[in-house]
Amino acid sequence: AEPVRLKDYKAPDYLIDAVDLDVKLHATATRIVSRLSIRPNPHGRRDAALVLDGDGLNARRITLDGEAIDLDKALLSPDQLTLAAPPQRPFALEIETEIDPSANTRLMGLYRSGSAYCTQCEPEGFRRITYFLDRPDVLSVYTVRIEADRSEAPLLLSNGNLIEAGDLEGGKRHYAVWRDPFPKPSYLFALVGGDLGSVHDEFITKSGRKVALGIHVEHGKEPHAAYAMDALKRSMAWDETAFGREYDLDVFNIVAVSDFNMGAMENKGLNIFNDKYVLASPATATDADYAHIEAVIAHEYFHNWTGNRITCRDWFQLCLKEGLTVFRDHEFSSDMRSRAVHRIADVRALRAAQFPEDAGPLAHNVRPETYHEINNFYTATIYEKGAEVIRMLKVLIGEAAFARGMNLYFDRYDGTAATIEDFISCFAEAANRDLTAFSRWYHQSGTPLVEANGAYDAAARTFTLEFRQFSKPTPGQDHKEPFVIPIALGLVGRDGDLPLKVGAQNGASALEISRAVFELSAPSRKITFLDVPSRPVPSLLRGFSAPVRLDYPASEADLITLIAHDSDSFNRWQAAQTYASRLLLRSVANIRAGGEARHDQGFIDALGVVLNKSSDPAYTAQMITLPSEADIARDMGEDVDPDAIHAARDALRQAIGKSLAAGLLSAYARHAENGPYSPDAEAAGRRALRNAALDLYCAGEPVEGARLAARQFEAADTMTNEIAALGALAQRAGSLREGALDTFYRRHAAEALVIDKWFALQAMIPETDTLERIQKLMRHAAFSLQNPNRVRSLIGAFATGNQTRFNAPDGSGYDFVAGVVLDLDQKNPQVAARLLAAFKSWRSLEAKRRGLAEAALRRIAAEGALSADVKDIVERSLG
Ligand code: B3K
Ligand code: ZN
Repeated sequence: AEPVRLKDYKAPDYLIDAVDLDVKLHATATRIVSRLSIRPNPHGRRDAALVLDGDGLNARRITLDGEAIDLDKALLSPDQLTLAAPPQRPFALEIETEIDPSANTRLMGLYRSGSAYCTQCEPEGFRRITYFLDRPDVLSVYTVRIEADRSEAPLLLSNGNLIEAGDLEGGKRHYAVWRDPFPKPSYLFALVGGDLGSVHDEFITKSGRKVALGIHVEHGKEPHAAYAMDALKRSMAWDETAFGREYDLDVFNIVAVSDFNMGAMENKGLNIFNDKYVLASPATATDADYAHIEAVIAHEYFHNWTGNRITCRDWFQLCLKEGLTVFRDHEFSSDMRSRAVHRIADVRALRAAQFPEDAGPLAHNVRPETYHEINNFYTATIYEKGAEVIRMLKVLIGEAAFARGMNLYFDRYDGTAATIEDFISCFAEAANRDLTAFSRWYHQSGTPLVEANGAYDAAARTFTLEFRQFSKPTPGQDHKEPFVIPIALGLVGRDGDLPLKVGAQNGASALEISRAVFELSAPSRKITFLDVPSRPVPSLLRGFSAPVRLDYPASEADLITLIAHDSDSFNRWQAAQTYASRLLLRSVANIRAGGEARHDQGFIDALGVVLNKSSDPAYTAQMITLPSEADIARDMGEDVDPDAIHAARDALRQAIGKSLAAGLLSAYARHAENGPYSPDAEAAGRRALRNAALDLYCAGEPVEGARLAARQFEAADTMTNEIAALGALAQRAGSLREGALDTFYRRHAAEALVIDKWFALQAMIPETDTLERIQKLMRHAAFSLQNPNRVRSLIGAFATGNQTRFNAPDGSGYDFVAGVVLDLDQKNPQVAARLLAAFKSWRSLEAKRRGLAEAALRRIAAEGALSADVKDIVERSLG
């Protein structure tokens, strides 16, 4: 099939001003009557055919202004309804469809999760409910009447405000009518029917309007929704103060379901969530889970302005709402928690998920120009890199201009379907600056490499920094224009930051220096600092001011200086990571040459100092956590041998654990629980450090460590401490581990979200019999290929979290995942395609594994009946 292309965009020929839906819920035969108020678009083509999208539909009846249309004459197929010559004036089209929600295993359109009915329409699910102009630039006002058996679905929800409800057939059945006054695209439509437990609260907006809040969960889980409700209220208040955005309807509902393809969905006034991002209690959710709930609740809520009030003209503009909304939720979480720690976590996540995407065959622009299957573009590039681009924009133009640009965007584009160009133009205007070159971040894929060099001239007391940027070719892009890269920097001396002073001949503007943000907008650029009393250590890319790879030949002594003295907390952490990564890369080379891992007491001692100072436990936990195996593989870039990486990392962990055993034990003891449970950042930080210390201690002192972990496992009354202890115990094969896994299962068998953790932990054991264990777990009564969370926890965790076993030298990991992808593709193509994307770094592997991974991909490609989703990923992966 031909791809969809951005350059082919045309305004719709018809508009749909109003949609009246009448939905009679039934497990296998739900009836939908859709009444559409259609008119020709003055900006469209006159006399064009009206082509409505469908996906597996069957129309039972169609009328135009009340007159029945002969179904044979309306060019009707499961995927399309065409009126060859529709009236060139406003008219009403009524379509009746019947669908089977129970048979919907793709979880797109109307489907069932447990006994509840729910919908997912983004991006193209509405066409699985009724024929429609299913594109985001067609905005309509929806009125939705839902009817159902009261016993099956006492709760009936849709977007907007409830305007009517009542009984039918003496109370056996009932109905509800919802009306959403805000015109919206079909992808934001939602409907829920079910028997759920509800938690209610209210929020008073800054202008004094009262909003009824509801969170609807499985019966019995109501207390587990308290944190989500709290996060929702904090999100609503924060958007008013941070962005001046107030909520606009009388109600805001959140429904949690257990079968969901992704995290959550921002449907207007009716967010539908994967229950993983709603339900939390200290005994079932980790601190990381709490943080994710807070972030996802905020993210979906913030979409009300960035996504819903201002939506996307077409799906190429997806980052317009996603990048911006991720940027907003990062800012929110940073304000709620520690900004420094949050930045480190965000950058770790960006590097783990987005950098490999940008470095491999699936690389694409933040604003793509073509796609075969839009579902495959809900990626780390669109979301996380999209957010980084906005963050850079703020660094470049400054906070005040950024705020003016945001307000301009909200004022000018409210109620419209906008583009990236619209968005950028607001900031160009607010900052009075040409942003054409900056916009290349949207149009060029790949992670730029910045090479920096510094030279100190003792006689002249000057320090010169020279920067060069390089961009490798990416799919479809052989040559790239230079990026505009903001490099926040400082010079660190023995007593901390030195004042920055430059001469006029430098070319660096006074503004750049006063803000300490150097703009690398050419292939190379130099800057000379004056009055530098002694050789400084440059601290570059502070706060990770741009999503690039930075290469600066700092000496080990320089890195130790930065770890100890850099005023930028991100770069103190980065210096420790850089040091570790360097060590590990050398060890990997040694191991592959038949030698041993490298030791470096200087590095270990530096970590020891950090550990003993530890005034900020959450930050210290980040400092002592080594780069992951995937991080090291990424730093290598090519000829990757995951076994050598694992051995090198393991050896360093052992060396740290042995050498710092006393310090780790004392940090462990100092950060014991000291009061009633709180999920806040301070308490979570203490647990994070305690558990990071336990992990390293176990690596260095396996016998003593296992004893300590077992004690923590027995005594734990929080999931954070329980799963950390289980993870530590899982490091060593044997009856202690197997016993603990059994105990854990028995303790939590009733909590699906906790059992997900049990599956994931086992999937990540780096031992040769793990694949066998997984195959056995797939036959476990609690496993199901139907439930996306389960698939992600067992198979997804294996493919992305178990580097050595997924990349087993005999290819068994690849074959296994490929087999699951093919099975799953029959049921849920979206989740199958997502799983297949785990192969995205196959080209960077050493030759033997590369050959085996390619063979597995080729076997998939050779299958006859692939979904569009899987076909697209496999073809691009091999392309
Ligand atoms: N907008 C949804 C994602 C929809 C994904 C469809 N495959 C969630 C979010 O980003 O908020
Ligand atoms: Zn989003």
